[in-house]
Amino acid sequence: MTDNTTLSAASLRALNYTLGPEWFCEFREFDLGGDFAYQAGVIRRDPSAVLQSGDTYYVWYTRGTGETTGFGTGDPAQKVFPWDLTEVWYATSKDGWEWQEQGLAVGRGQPGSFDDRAVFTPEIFAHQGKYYLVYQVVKTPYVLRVKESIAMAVADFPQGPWQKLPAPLVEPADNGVWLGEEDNRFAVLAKGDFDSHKVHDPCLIHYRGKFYLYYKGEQMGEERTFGGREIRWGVAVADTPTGPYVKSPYNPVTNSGHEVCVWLYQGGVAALLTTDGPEKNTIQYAPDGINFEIVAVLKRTPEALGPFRTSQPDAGPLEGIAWGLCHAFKDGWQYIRRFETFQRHPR
Ligand code: AAL
Repeated sequence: MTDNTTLSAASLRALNYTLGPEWFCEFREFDLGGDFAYQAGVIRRDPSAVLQSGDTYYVWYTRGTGETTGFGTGDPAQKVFPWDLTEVWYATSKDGWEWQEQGLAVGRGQPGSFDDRAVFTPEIFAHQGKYYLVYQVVKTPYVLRVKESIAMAVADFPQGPWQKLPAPLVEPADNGVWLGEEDNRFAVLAKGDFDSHKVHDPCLIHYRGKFYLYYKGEQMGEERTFGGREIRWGVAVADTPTGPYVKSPYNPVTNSGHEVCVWLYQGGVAALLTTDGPEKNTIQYAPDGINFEIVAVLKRTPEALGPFRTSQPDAGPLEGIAWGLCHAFKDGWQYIRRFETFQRHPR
């Protein structure tokens, strides 16, 4: 029998682990048919949430072609990342399995504009008959120290046409200081805020009568900790979908995670944190959209989840991520797959 006067460090920690399995889940991943079947030479990645309109599912994603050569080639026209020189495309499906690529949704801007280099990692938000795409933008030249912003386009129909807002919606915090002139993102005099270098992975929801735009921050002079990369999420809040967005004074609202995946549940916001940080592979829940606590620790997760936006998110903690799309790597190319969550315990 355990003697409570001789608890090990692990047993002492476990005294706090009293939650049940309601949020615990596992994932299955599936290959898709039609244009989402794996295709060497084409990059399809970072799918948005899946929306249903009439009898059709819609998804938006980053699409590009060509080999990635990386930084340091000396040729500024070279593709530095798989998501460099990409644009936002969309696809439709009647059953969530066979997808037809429909074409460009939002392209790159004119040379010299804030989005002239890449337009990628989109998220979709539908509200009162309008559609909002939020996505990342990069301006030429794509160097290691380039800042990355979040921008928006608006449409009356999921098929578009999309009207870009004239300026980015959310920018990196302007309070880090680079050290020296070399293009080195780790050399800093001051790191600045958690999002001083890049704002990524926007995800927009309607919450408490306002518009909450969650995003991933990358910091100038990023370091490694016992959880790996220093990656955290923030939220910016607006009174109307098109902004202006004000960053929460509580940012960052996570200390871990990567591609943002959030869903509404019973008056709060649930989040799936993957990939980076001491709390990677957890589901977290914030009753107020800000103060997230771990509610499940998962075995593994797919990457870059875009869940189906159900009309019944309150039916269960995991209804908001019952299924959706994600991306995977194969032989150097990224392609879009389907995920489903399942529980070994009855819901
Ligand atoms: C991801 C996202 C963002 C990054 C890159 C493409 O999956 O976090 O979109 O910029 O990787």
